[in-house]
Amino acid sequence: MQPHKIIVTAALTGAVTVPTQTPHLPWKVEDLAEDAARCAEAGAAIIHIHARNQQNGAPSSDMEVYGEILKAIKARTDAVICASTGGSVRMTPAERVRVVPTWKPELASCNMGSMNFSVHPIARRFQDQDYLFPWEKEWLEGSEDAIFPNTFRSIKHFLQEMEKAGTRPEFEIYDVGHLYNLAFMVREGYVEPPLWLQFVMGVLGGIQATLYDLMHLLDTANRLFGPENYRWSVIGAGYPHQFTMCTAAIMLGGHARVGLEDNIFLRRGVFARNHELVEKIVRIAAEFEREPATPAEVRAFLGLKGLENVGF
Ligand code: KMH
Ligand code: ZN
Repeated sequence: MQPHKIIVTAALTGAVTVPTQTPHLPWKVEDLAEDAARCAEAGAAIIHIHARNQQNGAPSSDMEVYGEILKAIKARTDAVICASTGGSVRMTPAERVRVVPTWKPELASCNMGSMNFSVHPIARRFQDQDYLFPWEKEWLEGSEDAIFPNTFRSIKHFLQEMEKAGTRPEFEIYDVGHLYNLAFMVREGYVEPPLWLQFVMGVLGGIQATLYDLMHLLDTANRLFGPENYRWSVIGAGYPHQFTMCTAAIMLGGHARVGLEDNIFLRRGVFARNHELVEKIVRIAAEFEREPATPAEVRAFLGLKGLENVGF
């Protein structure tokens, strides 16, 4: 892939944002498919998805729902689908990994370390009567005591399942230590370069969303893997981090992830729709003469098996 091409990922819904936070969060199958199609049209080559309960929008590990979402998106766009195996911090690793053997996606996330992962400060914005659904308040507040478990044994299991399913891992790196965890897994032979890294910056519990921290992550990855052995993208959690960190990635030759999973604002105080976040980052990238990569280019670049070989 030519260096001026940029891989834009749209993370449509996640498991962190609650419906009360924004009127635009998609969680129904049709809404996810519609957002996926509009994001792909706007320049996203990868659509990152999670499943949610179809009655109340709560994060779900129901494989039927997951399958409906995958099929509905595939019917609307040929974008690469990256299935989350992060699920939510409340799911067990066994629940989270099931999407890989069940639906055999081209690409799936692989979270590279156990950590605190909290959104409890968001609850301070709302009164009890504001919540649209009863699960949301405890979801936000309870995350203060949550641990996102990703032990070496479960990472190994996730990678083995991906290998069997022909699914390529996207490594979610929330901190510098996660790069060392990944280097260990490479040494142990569970994964082979080139690696596809997603630097997740700004989660409460992980590395924060600053340029200093991004340079440190890149320096560490260069030392551990060598620049030719990995490709990277960045997530800036929250506003304005989504745009500051993705703009840094544009300037440094990396790739960018946007979407309501990570940030709900287009501008300060203005709620975004998913495709508007893609349009904005594509506009910024154009100013730096970087142009969105197509799904076909991403498939070749990341060595993906192709849409005809998925299980949905
Ligand atoms: N929720 C994001 C901060 C995953 O889905 O596996 C990171 C993420 C991980 O997207
Ligand atoms: Zn995710």
